[in-house]
Amino acid sequence: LTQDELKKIAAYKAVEYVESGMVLGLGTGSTAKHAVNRIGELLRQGKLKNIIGIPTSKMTHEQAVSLGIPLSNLDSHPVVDLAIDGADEVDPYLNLVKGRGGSLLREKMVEGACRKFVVIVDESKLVKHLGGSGLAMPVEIVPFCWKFTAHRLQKLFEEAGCVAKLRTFGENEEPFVTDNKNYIVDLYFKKDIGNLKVASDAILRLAGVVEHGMFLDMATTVIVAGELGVTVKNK
Ligand code: DER
Repeated sequence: LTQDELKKIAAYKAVEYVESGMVLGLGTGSTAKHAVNRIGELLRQGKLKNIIGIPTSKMTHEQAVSLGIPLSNLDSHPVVDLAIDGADEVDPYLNLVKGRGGSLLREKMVEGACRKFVVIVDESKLVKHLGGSGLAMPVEIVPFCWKFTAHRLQKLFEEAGCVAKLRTFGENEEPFVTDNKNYIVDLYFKKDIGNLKVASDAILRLAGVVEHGMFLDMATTVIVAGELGVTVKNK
């Protein structure tokens, strides 16, 4: 099975949790895309009715519009019944790293407002420690004096051998701009960052930081699709 087939299996399993009449948080990324497609398909087949989607990015908003999924927002629906979204890393306590697609702020707002948050991953996302994979830990920051903020973030985790990099795109390395008109600094760690709650609070205390990609104690269920089958982990 390819990685994308595994993502699709996890996504379809998660959509089994969706009931007619639900207000749904619609995730962002290549795994969540399959879940949103599936929801659109069930709506079209009349197997699901009266669904309201709360998208976690402009990209998901567009996908949902193209599928005819009725949409709303947190202002109108401050409580969400169920959110389905992917993750970049999942630790044994169901803590997550998210945001490598750049949508972490709206995802955290929507998923923080939901009763159930079902995470869908292929098995490659499972890690022992968050940030341990050496891959990016995203932090959304305001563009104003971004170098100053990036340097403070790097300093915060110097014991963990942290390197902070502004996320850019294209050949002229333009700064990546989020849906909320902010920048993203990606943190790369050489060593374990220790207590996640302490790290989270320290990052959020820096003026200029908007939000980070550690989703601690938020997932209620994680669905893992692997070569040997699908595993459902509940909090
Ligand atoms: O950027 C994000 O937050 C995405 O949800 C990410 O965490 C998972 O993206 P993927 O399903 O494409 O791996």
